[in-house]
Amino acid sequence: QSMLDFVQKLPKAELHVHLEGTLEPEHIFSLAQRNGIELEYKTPDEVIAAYDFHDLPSFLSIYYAAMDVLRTEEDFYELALHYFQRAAAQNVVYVEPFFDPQAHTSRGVAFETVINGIHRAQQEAAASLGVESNLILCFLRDMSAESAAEHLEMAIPHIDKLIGVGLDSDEKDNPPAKFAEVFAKARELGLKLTMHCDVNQKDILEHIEECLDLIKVDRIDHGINALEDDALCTEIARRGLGLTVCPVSNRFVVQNLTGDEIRKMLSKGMKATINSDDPAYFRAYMNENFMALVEDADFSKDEITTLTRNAFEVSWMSDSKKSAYL
Ligand code: ES4
Ligand code: ZN
Repeated sequence: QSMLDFVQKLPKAELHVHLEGTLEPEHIFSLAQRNGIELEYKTPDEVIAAYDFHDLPSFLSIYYAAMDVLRTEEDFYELALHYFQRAAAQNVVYVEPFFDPQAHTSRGVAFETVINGIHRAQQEAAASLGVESNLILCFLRDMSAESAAEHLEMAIPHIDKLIGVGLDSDEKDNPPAKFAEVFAKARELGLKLTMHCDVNQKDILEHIEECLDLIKVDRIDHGINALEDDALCTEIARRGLGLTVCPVSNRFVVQNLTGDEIRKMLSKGMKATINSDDPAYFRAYMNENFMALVEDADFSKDEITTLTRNAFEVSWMSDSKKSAYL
């Protein structure tokens, strides 16, 4: 059995994927046409050729610009459903996707339009594709804490459509502490908490410490730099906190696939998981992320099995569902 066969057949869970980061170039074109939007590119290949990411800001500017084609509930439904179809094709059976409501309300798209379209796709994916999912609302950390609080208020009528809140976008000078109050309120509402601690950002160890001591997160997105501090590693392992590592994303953003770092996490008892982050942009869904680790860092079937098991274990699905996978 080839490694690709093995990876393909393994039932997988994905805990770090931005739905807006699953917007494929072909879909950018069909949505632009339907919504009467003029694009500066003539073909999907031209769009891909313009993907020149070397750090987080250079990625984020392309990511936010492309979202402008997403306008109606149907657009968000299609976006999410197309992702779930690709997930199903790779035997990803469980997903906790992120969405960025502020990136849409700031363009005049209603919160309801976004969440209702995504929710309908989640129901369809569960019913007809066998892909279960629980949605995470991400706040944009380069916007104000007040804006985050307003969006949490907007989410209250839809609280049953959410499992948790996250924090993404530009991390520079936007520490976890900026959002301590919003995240405390989210926890009171019964939501789980996670935050991006993106690789090699300014003040990253302080950010990870704030996540643990002040916010008391239930998971950490990326979190690779914790390896620089033994006490942080011990505490993350002791709490059983999941870390959602995104190898191909990291290869684009910081020129490092993180194979060695993932192995160190596993050896320290930290619950590392493998994820795609923004698969349409980094041109790699779950299988391609695992295969990059196989091809460039010689990951074994045992290591891949452990990483996949970790993902089910640190997921926020109900314990009764979880037991079916562990
Ligand atoms: C993101 Cl790679 C990355 N980092 C921070 N925020 C994000 N949102 C989408 N992708
Ligand atoms: Zn991310």
